[in-house]
Amino acid sequence: MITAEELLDALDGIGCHQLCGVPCSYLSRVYDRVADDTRFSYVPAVHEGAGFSTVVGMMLAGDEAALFVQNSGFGNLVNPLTSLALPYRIPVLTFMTMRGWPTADAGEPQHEVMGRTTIPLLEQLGLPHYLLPGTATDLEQMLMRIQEERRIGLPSFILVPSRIPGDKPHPRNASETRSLQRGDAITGLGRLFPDARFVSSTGYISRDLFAQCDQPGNLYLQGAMGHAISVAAGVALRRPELRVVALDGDGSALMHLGAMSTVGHLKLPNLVHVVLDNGRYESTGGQITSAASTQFSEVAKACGYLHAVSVGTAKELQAAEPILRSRGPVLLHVRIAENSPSTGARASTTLATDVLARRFAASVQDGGSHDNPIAGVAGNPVRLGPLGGR
Ligand SMILES: Cc1ncc(C[n+]2csc(CCOP(=O)(O)OP(=O)(O)O)c2C)c(N)n1
Repeated sequence: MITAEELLDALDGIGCHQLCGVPCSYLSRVYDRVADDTRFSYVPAVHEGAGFSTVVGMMLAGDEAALFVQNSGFGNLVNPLTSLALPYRIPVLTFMTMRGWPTADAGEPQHEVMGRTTIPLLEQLGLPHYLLPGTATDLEQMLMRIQEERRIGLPSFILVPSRIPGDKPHPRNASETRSLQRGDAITGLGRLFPDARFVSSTGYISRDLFAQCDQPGNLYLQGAMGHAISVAAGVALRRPELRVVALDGDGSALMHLGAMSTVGHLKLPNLVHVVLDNGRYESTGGQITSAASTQFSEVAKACGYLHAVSVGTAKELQAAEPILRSRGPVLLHVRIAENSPSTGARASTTLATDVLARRFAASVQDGGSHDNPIAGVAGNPVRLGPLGGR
């Protein structure tokens, strides 16, 4: 397998030094190297479509640039790909990791559909796509060939089938001002809201919630990055008698930050939006997000949330209780420690995702009774409405 260092040298060879993307753990060694390599500049994009469009802008400005994404974010970039790069003939070069390909792991149902359809979709769109070769020489030759094709203005995709190896990264300097662990913050929130319904964001947040506070009233998103707050808003809107807590990460909240405007507009009194902010995409290897320059509490207030509070210790979290219990929407920004990997398993290793969804629906529709956790799944006539049984 080609190494991170070889991949970057090959990009250097075609004069491509401007990089942009949303991380995937398959590329974590590449990101580690880019952070140390003065030949390259890197822009952390909030989502794949924004990253793709930033690369378009860099190319319009006269620079060679490349995008790094995961195929789960392909949907996010299809719009600027089809309505910008293709008609305007901007030959964006994208490195896309292939999660769920050729087959999805049993514990990763979120990658199954994109794993199966990424290549057919690229073919349907008439886009050149290549599998990342195994050696540096083959990659150099491939990039030369791709450069020829890019001259006619076609965007091209290099598909990365597995984790790219590379030198171990330098140890990170974790900020001393952030000591609260993700797991402790989640346990504290579980204690503060024992009767709430929780919708948690993809990655370590869902794993920690599942490991520490599993209950039928939790919906663990695996994938659908950035959409936990919108799912929670839908539940809160239709079930005003329930308190609903969205557990977001900073990377996930930034991905679809516009959803906060909808929450403020809806003025949902029963919604608490928690952003567990470590300034990193911890679940994919700890790459930085753009959160350091975004004040989530200020954004929330500007969007119409009724209350917003920022905490950084277990004590401050406890002290915020009265605000968290007041009329929402409420934003709780929690500064958590960097470098806190989850040791928990994905919920789908224990219960299938469709079962998890129906268990959550039953808990929401029962309005507080948790004693029939998988009602509806085995054909039990619970009010599952449009979801149906399994
Ligand atoms: C659309 C999309 N792009 C990229 C990914 C890969 N991915 C999975 S988890 C994750 C990081 C989430 O970061 P954050 O919300 O800050 O939470 P943390 O991992 O730091 O707990 C990323 C980038 C994805 N699942 N979906």
